[in-house]
Amino acid sequence: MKRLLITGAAGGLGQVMRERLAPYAEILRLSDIAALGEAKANEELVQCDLADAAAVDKLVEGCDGILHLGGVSVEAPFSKILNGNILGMYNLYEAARAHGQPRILFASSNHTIGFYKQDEYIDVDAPVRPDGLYGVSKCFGEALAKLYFDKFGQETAIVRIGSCFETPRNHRMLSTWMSYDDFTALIDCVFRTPMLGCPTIWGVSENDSSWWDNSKARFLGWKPKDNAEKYRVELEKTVARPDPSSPLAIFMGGPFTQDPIHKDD
Ligand code: NAI
Ligand code: 15L
Repeated sequence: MKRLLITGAAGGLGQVMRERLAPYAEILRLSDIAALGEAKANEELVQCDLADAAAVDKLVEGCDGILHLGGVSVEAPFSKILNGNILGMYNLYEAARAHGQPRILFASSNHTIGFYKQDEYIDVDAPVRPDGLYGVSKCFGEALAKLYFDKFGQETAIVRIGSCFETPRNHRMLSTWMSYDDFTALIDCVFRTPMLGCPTIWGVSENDSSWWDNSKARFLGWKPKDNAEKYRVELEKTVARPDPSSPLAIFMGGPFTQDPIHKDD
């Protein structure tokens, strides 16, 4: 690909993918509301707010693919979520519509379904059960992606990421973890597949204790290789198992189900 846009490039996953995706495109256009450091030879840096429609229009112009990681990634006051995740998604999709409909990978979240119980096994067509305003904003993003596909043919991979960190950090993540290698391989499949459409995909490794049926994503040819189980013994030495009666051990969304509705300071 000639030019790949990564939004949220100053964030946790953005920094990882800035390194890993360098060989995948001639130019990486990296964007965030936060500072992005020095540009390397194959990089273009654009600092802007996703809520700024004119800036996002310019940001998307000339891009052949978009890895959309930008936005608020945890529970937060509605004003922040509104800017990053609601206005931001709308601005991105309108910009994509104006500039040749580059394929988009949208980083959605397991918090769209966080109030399912951990003893259930669900596929991507289970009705949403968001566990906070953040989860609701990701449901909005998913619906917007489907709208732009049905109305205009805009292709998006809606990836409901579980927990994408270097290693699983607690017992819940033995079920929800996705390795950086598996995410990188998924991104590669999404941008290479000839016909994407607008599938919803669980962003999760091949964990023995997964709660999510990913069979509807098989057409992509993505074969996650990692399994959180290999960290169980080590993790159990250092991290206390949550009380079985606590929401941490009951709901898929874990701690997010306990967040209040945050108000502006
Ligand atoms: P992060 O919070 O580290 O990165 C998000 C980036 O978006 C930040 O650098 C932030 O400055 C930027 N951002 C926030 N509001 C913005 C705005 N209005 N305009 C422009 N940029 C803005 O989050 P992380 O962990 O890197 O996640 C990336 C994406 O993946 C997020 O959309 C998150 O919701 C999603 N995700 C991540 C998971 C994970 O395990 N890391 C799990 C599920 C979803
Ligand atoms: C998310 O959606 C968050 O962005 C991330 O920081 C993790 O907390 C993850 O979900 C999770 O559920 O572990």
